[in-house]
Amino acid sequence: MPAGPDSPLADAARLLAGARRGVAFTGAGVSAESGITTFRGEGGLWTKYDPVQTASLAGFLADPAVYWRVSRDRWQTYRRAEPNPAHLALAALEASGHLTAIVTQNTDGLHRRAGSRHIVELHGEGGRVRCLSCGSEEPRAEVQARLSSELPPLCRRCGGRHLKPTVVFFGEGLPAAALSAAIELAGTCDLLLIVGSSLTVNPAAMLPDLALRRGVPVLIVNPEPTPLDSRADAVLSGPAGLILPELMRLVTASGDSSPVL
Ligand code: BV8
Ligand code: ZN
Repeated sequence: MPAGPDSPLADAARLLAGARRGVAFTGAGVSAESGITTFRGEGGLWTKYDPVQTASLAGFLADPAVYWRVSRDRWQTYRRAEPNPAHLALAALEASGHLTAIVTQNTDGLHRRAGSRHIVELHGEGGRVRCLSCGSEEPRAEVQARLSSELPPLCRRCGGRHLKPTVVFFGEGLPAAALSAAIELAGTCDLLLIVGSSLTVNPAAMLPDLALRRGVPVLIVNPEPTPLDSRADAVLSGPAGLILPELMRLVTASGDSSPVL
């Protein structure tokens, strides 16, 4: 991506260098280069499966096996995934004082493994499952081991058929604490960096508007167009794993790598 003096990358780096309470808002695209397919866009999960049947609460209650057939395969990519340079650059931007938090729609836990500290997980985290009948929980990895002979997996304690991962399904409310933390961050940040989201899933997709309406700089990193491109201060079209480390390098080179404390 060209980084001439008035390129979008240079604009973005200048705005980010001046941020002291920046917030990154991330979606599935930030994990694409870790090998986890996105939901929409080219090759996305929802181009193969129906989202409501697969990942809506009603669909899951009706037939949990539909979700578990998809999750059984998808889990292989989650298990092998490592944080990629995009996750690492976001953690570095937090350590250098430009970002104060990451608000993510992702449930893969890669921001935490990359070293980010203040993370708001809007759609939960996929590391555990909970029985909807008796509430008992167990690690998702342990359920994987019995999916070849038990689909849907049964609760070890009560034999219930609805072992649900601790992620938010369609038609399910977001965790109240996470949603209010995210609203607070969008309402107080001095820059919003939107990475790898199609901005189509609500209520998460309404958060960037809270920053836009306050007139703070909004940067977008995405190889495809998004609904907010025309309102952003800089649109960086390309993969986050390439763009974010370059952005971090320019911010550091600008000599403003850590704010005056
Ligand atoms: C709610 C969890 C109310 C699983 C997810 C009908 C029935 C029920 C609900 C609805 C309905 N119609 C509308 C709704 C509301 C619904 C909604 O918004 N639907 C949309 C799709 C129309 N929302 C909900 O249901 C929410 N709950 O409204 O509840 C309520 C309230 C109170 C009480 C009861 C009920 C719940 C929404 C959360 C659903 N859960 N996932 C899991 O993740 O394991 S959704 C799923 O979408 C993921 O969480 C994902 O993160 C999220 C958002 O998508 P993105 O992150 O943006 O990812 P996407 O694939 O779309 O885009 C990827 C982008 O990356 C692309 O732009 C691509 O270009 C880009 N990219 C690709 N490669 C790269 C890249 N970018 C950078 N670098 C790259 N290398
Ligand atoms: Zn149970």
